[in-house]
Amino acid sequence: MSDLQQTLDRIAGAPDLHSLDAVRVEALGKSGWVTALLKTLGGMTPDERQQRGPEIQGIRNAVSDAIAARKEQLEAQELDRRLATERLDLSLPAPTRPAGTIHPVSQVMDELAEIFADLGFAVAEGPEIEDDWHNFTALNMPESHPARAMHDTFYCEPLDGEPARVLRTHTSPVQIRAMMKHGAPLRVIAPGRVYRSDSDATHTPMFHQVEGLVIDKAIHMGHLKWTLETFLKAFFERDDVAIRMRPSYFPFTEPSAEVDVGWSMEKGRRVVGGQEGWMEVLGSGMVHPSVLAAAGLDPDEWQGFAFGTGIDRLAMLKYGMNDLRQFFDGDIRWLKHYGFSALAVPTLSAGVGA
Ligand code: 2NM
Repeated sequence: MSDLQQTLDRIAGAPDLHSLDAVRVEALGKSGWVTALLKTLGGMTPDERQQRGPEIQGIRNAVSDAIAARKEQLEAQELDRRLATERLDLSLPAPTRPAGTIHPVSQVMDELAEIFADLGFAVAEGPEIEDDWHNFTALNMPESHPARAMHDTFYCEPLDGEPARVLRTHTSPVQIRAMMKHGAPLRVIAPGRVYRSDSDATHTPMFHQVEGLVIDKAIHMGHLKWTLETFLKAFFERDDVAIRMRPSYFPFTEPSAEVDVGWSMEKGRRVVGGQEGWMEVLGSGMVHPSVLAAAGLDPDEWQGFAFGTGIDRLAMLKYGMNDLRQFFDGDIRWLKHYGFSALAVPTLSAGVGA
């Protein structure tokens, strides 16, 4: 039997890819017999080469074609075997992956949106980099107003020829934008980040506020008190939440009131509910006529109330956290302890009025 026939037989009979490759090396490898034949072409005269060349090339092609064909066959067989024998067990439990948690600030923002949605409020948003007019002037704080100094404002590097912008010091500019865009009547809350140059155990230079605004005809302080009482009862999930209003001052409201909530001691912890003592939780008042006018509303036709509070503070009170700075440390252990499951969608046990 010729070398070629023998090689072709072994290729056709190769039981797997590994033995097929061994045959390939013996024929076409560096010291394979076909390779040796090809090398003899170099030592031939042109006449010999013309005569023997096609024959030798033919042998080489026959071998490599046979290998390619057998390889395809073996691969197809292997695939058939795997398809016939391998099974996916869809009932096996999936490998667990670490799941993230909802940050307490995000959780409380969701709770606020849910409670106020029940009361007919929409959520309004606006830029965190504000112009002076929306952050101060429109809120009845003209250029020389002393309240501006109280805000510890961060100023941005001014762009060429433009007045300096500020990092908003409260979310009230969002309320101004909402009034100008939607007009009256209006019911919105504006939750979001605000910035003040202040840093100690109870102050971080960025914190979160929520402000609420209701504009309508004949809106009065009674509506304000009911709304805040209803909100606090829903948020702290207790019926015995008492509030107390004390006269105060804000440039953008007249009259203005500070709102205290009653607390009591439970298991050695101070909790909201009962009336053993009072703590301040909100600022509020009737929107100043100058603010309505600045936002394009006629103060003789429309009036309304507004209120504001710190979201971080609300979260600490409700969930018993004690250090504000931990909110923004990004410490995974803290989040594991205080964070909320991303899968538990309903946030509050009861809606407003339940
Ligand atoms: C507060 C306290 C009192 C307030 C006022 C306004 C606006 F834009 F309508 F004038 N928004 N929020 C307000 C009023 C905020 O935070 C302590």
